[in-house]
Amino acid sequence: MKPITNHLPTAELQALDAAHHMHPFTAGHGLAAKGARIITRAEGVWLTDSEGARIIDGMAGLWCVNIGYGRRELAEAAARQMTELPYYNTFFQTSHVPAIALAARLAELAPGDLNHVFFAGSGSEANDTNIRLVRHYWARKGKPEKKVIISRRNAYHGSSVGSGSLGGMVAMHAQGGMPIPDIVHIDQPNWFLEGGEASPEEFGLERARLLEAKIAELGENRVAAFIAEPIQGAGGVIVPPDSYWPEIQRICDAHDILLIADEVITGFGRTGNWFGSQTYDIRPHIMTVAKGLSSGYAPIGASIICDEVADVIAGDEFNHGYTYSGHPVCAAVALENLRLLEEEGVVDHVRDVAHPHLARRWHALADHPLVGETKLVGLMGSLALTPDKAARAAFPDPGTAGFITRERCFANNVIMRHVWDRMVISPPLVITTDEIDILMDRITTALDEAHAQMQAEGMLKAA
Ligand code: PXG
Repeated sequence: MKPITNHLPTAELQALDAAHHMHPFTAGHGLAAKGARIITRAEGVWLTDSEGARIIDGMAGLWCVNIGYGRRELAEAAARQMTELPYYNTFFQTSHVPAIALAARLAELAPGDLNHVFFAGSGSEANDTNIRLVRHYWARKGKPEKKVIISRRNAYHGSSVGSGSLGGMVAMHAQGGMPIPDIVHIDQPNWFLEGGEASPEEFGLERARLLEAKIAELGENRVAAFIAEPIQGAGGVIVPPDSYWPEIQRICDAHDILLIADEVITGFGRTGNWFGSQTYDIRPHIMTVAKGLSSGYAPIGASIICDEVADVIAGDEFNHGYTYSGHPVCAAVALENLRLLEEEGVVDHVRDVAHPHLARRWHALADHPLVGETKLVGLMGSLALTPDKAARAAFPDPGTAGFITRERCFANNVIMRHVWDRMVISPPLVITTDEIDILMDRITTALDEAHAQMQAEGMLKAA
């Protein structure tokens, strides 16, 4: 077989891709007919495709390339570690420096007494760990019946059977036998579509109190934990009203329920603090991290666990672990990434420079005829598309407007994702103000084009 490289013609790469490569969350035949866009290189916030187009990445890959693309330091950290110790496990009374150093660093960065780290290869795996961990914790405390985990509709916690069950994605649950038993879901705090006549603050309280109602319905003695993303990411960057998290915290405290903050997207600077839990003053017992932990340069995730839970678990053997738990190369890359994020002041850049600049441009889109709501926390933002701004209306055929808009973005060499009819961004945290202007110019053009197309197709309320 001849070598397959960046130098092959795009059509040839697309044909091989279609013949052999199954893509996640993709209808294979549809993509095969169209051909995937082949990304060949990246630098900073810029992707290059096989046709030489330069695309600005408004999504940091999949919400993960916080430090930006092309950092030699991370490549060198990986090369050094591969040469010195490419692999060793931590199962049988052994350890190694990258795992030790990264665990200690995460304990230092994470708020409160989140001082203990269980490593995984991804966010999905870390959440699978969390399912077993919280149930085993209660069992060891003599309460084996305390095993139900409450999550939220439209949450995303991963794609393994366990983490996909924690998630509240209906389309995922419809395939392959999810959710597993003893995971239940309450409604999300999506004011724009579900808030009705209530003010955002009233609605935030209402939605938080669904947790208390669910605990009452199940019995406090049966509920192990509540899991939530500080801000729902893959669900469409649903920013909760300010009243939501304080009430959730009160309820978890009052009912002896462990609180798991899934920080896979919100961690490592995304919201303008190291963790979303700090932005919302949440005090979780367990935090799930992945993605920005290594800026996506190497696959690694972790559960960061508070003193009390870790202490109870440590009392006997926790029969759980992955071959790649604490993988030395991934841990070394993550450590180097955390060093760069800190030494280059990236979290401060998000809070003091990038967010304020982006916020001015982002919220100006509230005047766009297609946009019903603009949300931005740190560098994660969303726009709700609507056919009728005044009525906060949803499109009758959810997802079509979002898809049209995303296609216009793609055509304008900007990557923005759509979640049904919410457009979301999550650019690399190192984005400069000039790059934010380019990003926003392209997004605005894409929205104008999408608006014109939807108007021509009669999808919008007549003005
Ligand atoms: N928790 C959260 C909050 C996530 O966003 C996971 C867990 C799972 O992580 P892994 O590393 O197992 O993928 C995620 C992942 C999208 C998209 O289209 C989002 C994710 C993954 C893939 C696609 O928005 N989030």
